[in-house]
This record gives sequence, C-alpha cells and structure tokens, in this order.
Amino acid sequence: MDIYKQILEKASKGKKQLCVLLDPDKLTHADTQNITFVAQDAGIDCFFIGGSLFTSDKIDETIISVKERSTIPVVIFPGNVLQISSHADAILFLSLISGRNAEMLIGKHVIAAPYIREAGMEVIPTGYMLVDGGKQTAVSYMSNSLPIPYDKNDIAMCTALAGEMLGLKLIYMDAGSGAEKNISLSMVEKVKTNIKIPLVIGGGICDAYTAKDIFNAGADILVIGNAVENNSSLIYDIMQIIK
Ligand code: 1GP
Repeated sequence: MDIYKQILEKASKGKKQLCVLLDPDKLTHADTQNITFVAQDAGIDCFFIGGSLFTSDKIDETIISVKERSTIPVVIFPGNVLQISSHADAILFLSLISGRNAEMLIGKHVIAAPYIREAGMEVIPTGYMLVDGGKQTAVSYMSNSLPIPYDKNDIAMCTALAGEMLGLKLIYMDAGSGAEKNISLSMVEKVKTNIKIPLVIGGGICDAYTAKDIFNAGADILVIGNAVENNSSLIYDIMQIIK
C-alpha cells in the first residue's frame, strides 16, 4: 500500500480527505474500538496515531486493535522518537519547520532513522508547522519552539514554500490539539495557493461547518482528534461534506 501515492492522487483530483487522530494515552480500549467502528463505517481516509507525550506504552496495542477492526491505513504522527511501531503502515517523518530547534529539524531524525528502516514502514517526509491557536500547546512546550503567529500569513506561506523546496512531500499546519482557534481561512488559502504538495490542516476543528470552510479554503486533508473523542458521529458529518 503506497499511502502517499493515494494521498497525492486524491488531492490531484480535488477529493478532500479526513484523518482521525488517535492518541493512545487518552483513549480507553473501548473508545478506540468505537471510533474505529465509526471511522470504518464512514470510510475515512486514514488514522493518525500519536501524541506529544505518552505516559504508557500503548502504541502497538492501539494499532493492533485498530487493524483488527478496519482496513483504513494507520500512519504514525510521532510526538517523539519512542513513537515508532512496525504495526503501522507509514510514519510522518516530521521536520518542525516553523521552529528553530535543530533537534526537531534533524537531530531526532538521525536517532530515529535506523529504527524506522528496521520497522519497514513507508516514510512520508512532512513539513510540520505549528501555528498559534490561542494558547500554548503541548507540542510547542515539548518541542521548545515558537508557533507562527496567528495572523502572519506571509510567514506561513514562505515557510511552507521553503519546505516544499527542500523536498518535503506534505505540509501539515497545526494549531495544536484542543486549540482555541483553528488556523484562519486566510492563512490556509495563502499557503495552498503557493504550494503544489498536499496541505494538511489540524487543531481545534470541532464541527462540520468549520471543516467545510477549511476544505473550501484549500485544505486537502483535515485532522480531527479531540472533537471525535467527544463525539464520534462528527466523523459521519464530515464524510457527508466530503461526499
Ligand atoms: C493535533 O491536529 C491535531 O495535532 C488534531 O487537533 O485534537 O484539536 O482536533 P485536535
């Protein structure tokens, strides 16, 4: 299964995509089962699995549980180098290009690279951009990096463009899990009109209306975590919009 190829093909046809983020640290086994059932039934495009900090080692069992109940690709969205699992189909190889912390741009990657190769999963080089969503996020704190200011569309656009020029395959702009404000529509539009690679948007998206607006502004892929944990039927509402 070439997951990036699938993403690219759908994006090139203008087909919008939904990824549901599962944080193994926050979900009970029953939560994971319920979300997996709904996601499979609704036909989402993929699962992202990860979190800024795990306090228990549940990544393998979560992926196995998802895979027992669904055929949807599972992609690791790693919060740190411990979040690698050979049970996943792919991993977002994240470079935190909004920050200036060398460890998050290349340092951790050197440590993780041989383990990822050993695990044998597809690697998707991803330019990860934190954007201010109204409160300090766990990612910003844990990565010791500043987000791009909420209203600085030009900085976001130039950062994404540089990421594309460096050869990254996806741009993922994230206001952070549980953000008070999702990324502005004008920023999404500004970035989308200046890059050719697929654009992923996440952080603080809580309802289908907002999802629709962000898709219309140019997002190819939306990532929803918190809101789905609280109300899994939101998956159906967003898939309805996509269809
Ligand atoms: C966080 O983009 C993801 O990294 C999803 O955010 O949990 O707020 O949906 P939410």
